Amino acid sequence: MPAPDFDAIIIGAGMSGMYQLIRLRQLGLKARVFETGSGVGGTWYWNRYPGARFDSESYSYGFSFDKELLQEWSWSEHFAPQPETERYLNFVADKYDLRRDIQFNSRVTAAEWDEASLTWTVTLEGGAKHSARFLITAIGALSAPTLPNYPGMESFQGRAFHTAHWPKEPISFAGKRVAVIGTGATGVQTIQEVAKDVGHLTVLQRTPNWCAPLHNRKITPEEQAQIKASYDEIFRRCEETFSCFLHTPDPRATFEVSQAEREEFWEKLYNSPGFGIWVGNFRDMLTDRTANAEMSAFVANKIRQRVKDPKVAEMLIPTNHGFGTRRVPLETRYYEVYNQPNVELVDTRATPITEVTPTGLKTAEREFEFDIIIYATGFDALTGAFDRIDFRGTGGRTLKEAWAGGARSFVGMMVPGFPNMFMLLGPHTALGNIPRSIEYNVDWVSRLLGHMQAAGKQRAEAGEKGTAAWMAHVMDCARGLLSMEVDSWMTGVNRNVAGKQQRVVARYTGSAPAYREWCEEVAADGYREVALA
Ligand code: N01
Repeated sequence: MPAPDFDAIIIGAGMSGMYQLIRLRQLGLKARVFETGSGVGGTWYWNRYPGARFDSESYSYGFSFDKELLQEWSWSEHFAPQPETERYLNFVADKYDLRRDIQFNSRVTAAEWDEASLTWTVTLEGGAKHSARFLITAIGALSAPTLPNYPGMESFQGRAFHTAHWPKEPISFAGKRVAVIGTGATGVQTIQEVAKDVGHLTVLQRTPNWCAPLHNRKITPEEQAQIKASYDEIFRRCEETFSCFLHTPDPRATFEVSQAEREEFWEKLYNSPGFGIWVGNFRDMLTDRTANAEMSAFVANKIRQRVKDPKVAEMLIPTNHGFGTRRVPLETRYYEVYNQPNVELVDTRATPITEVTPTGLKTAEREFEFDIIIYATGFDALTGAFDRIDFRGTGGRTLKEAWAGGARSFVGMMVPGFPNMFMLLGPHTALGNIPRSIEYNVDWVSRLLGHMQAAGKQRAEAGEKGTAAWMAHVMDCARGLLSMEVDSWMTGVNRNVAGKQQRVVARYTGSAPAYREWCEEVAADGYREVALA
C-alpha cells in the first residue's frame, strides 16, 4: 500500500493551523497546510474591514507557547488593530519558517476517508488531490461569511463588500454615500470608523445590540515593560477564568448589594477597558432575569445620555434581549456617530429592505442611493465552515448527514465515524478568548498523536459512548442561560442560511477550566473513549 503524501494535512493557516503545524513538526511529522487565502492569519487575514481590532487585551490574545516570542513582539495598543495582528502573525510565520509547509491559494473542497489505507484524501478547488494519515481542521468558528438574499444584489453598480471579504487596497469614504447593513460586533467597529470621513452614512439596523465602551489606548513604554515581565501571570490568569479572558465574574449576586453599590460597580465597569462589563459582571447577570433587566436599564440610560435625538436613542436600545445575552460589541464613540448630521439610522424591522437596485436599495418605504454598500451581516457560525467542505467518513457517510440532527462531537474535537480527523475549533469546544482555546486544543491533539506514535497506533476514532456523555454535558451547561432564549450565532440562528432558523445549543457554554478538566481526564485515562488501533 503506498504511503500517504503527508502524515497530516491541516486545513487553514490561521492561528490554529499555524500553531498545529509547529507542534506537528516537533513530533517529527510531515505536514502540509492548505489555505484559501494568499497569506497567513485566518480571521486576521480576511477581516481587514475598517476598524477591525481586538476586543480582548492584546497581551492576553497572542500566542503564549514561546517565551522568546513574547519578549520579541511588542503590541502597540491595549486592543490592537487588525493590520498589527496580521503583521504579528506574519512575524510568527517568519520566525518558524512556516510558509514552506503552507500551500496558499488552495481551497479544500472535499476530504474523504479510506478505511483500507487509513488515509484521508483531500481535494482542492481545481481538482488536485493529496493524502495524509491525519486530517486536522483549522477552519475557524466564524469564517464562513453570509450575505442577505435581497433581490437585485448583483445589479448594484457601486462597490459592495462583505466585511470578511474586504479588499486589500485602501477604500476611501470621503464624499461617498455609504450604507452599512448589520450592527453586530463587526458592524459597530465598521460604522464608527467609516463615520470619521464619510460623505453620508446610512446604517440599516435590524436588531440593535447592547454595546459598551472599549477604552482602548496606546501602551506606554512603562506598561510595555510591565506586560513583558508579567506574561506568566497574565496567562495563568487566562487559564483560571471562565472564558480565558483577563476578566472573570464578580463572586457577588446582583441583589446581594444595595442599589447604590450596584450602580457604582456598573459605573466602574462601564468606565473600564475591555470585556469586564460583560464577563466580569455580577455572577448572576446572565442567568437572573431581574438582575439582567436592571443591568440592561443601566446601559439603556447610558445610550440615552450619549445620543442627542431621543427617537434615535430609543432605536438603538435593544428591546428583544437583555444585556450580555448576545455578544457585547465593544465600541469607541459608536453612539456619538448618531449625533453627526451626515449619519442616518434606518430600522429595517419597521421598514424592511425589499431589494438592491443598480444605484442603491429600496426599503418598504423609501429608495436610497449609495456609492458603497457594506454588508456586516455575519457568518454561518460554528458549523458553516464544515458545511462548505464535503467531508466523508467511514462508509462514505458525509459530515452533513452525521450532523443532520444537530452537530455532535467528542469534546468538540472529534466525531464518531470520522477517524483520524481532529477539529481545532469544532462545535462544542470552549471558545471565549479564542487563542487560549486554540493553544489548548492543539496541545491536546498533539499529545494524542504523540501517544499514538509511542503506542504504534495508526487510527483514532471517538466512541459513541464518550460522545453521548460529552453532548449530555454540553446540553446541561446551557440550561438556565438567558442567552439560550435569544436568536444569535451563539444559538445557531442565521436567518440568511436555510435550516438555521431554530435555536439550538450551538456552542459549549461551560467554563474553559471545566472543559480542560474533561479533556485532561480523557487523556489521563489513556484516551479510553477514543478507539485506538
Ligand atoms: O456578525 P453578527 P458580526 N438584513 O452575526 C445583521 C466576532 N467578532 O460579524 O441581529 C438586515 O453578530 C444582523 O441582524 P440580526 C464576535 O464573536 C469579533 O458582527 O440578525 N440585517 C446583525 O446585526 C462576533 O459576535 C471581533 O437581526 C442583517 C449583523 O447583520 C462575531 O464575530 C470583532 C441581515 C450580523 O451580526 C460575529 O460578528 C468583530 C439581513 N438580511 C466580530 N442579515 C473582535 O473583537 C444579517 N443582518 C475580535
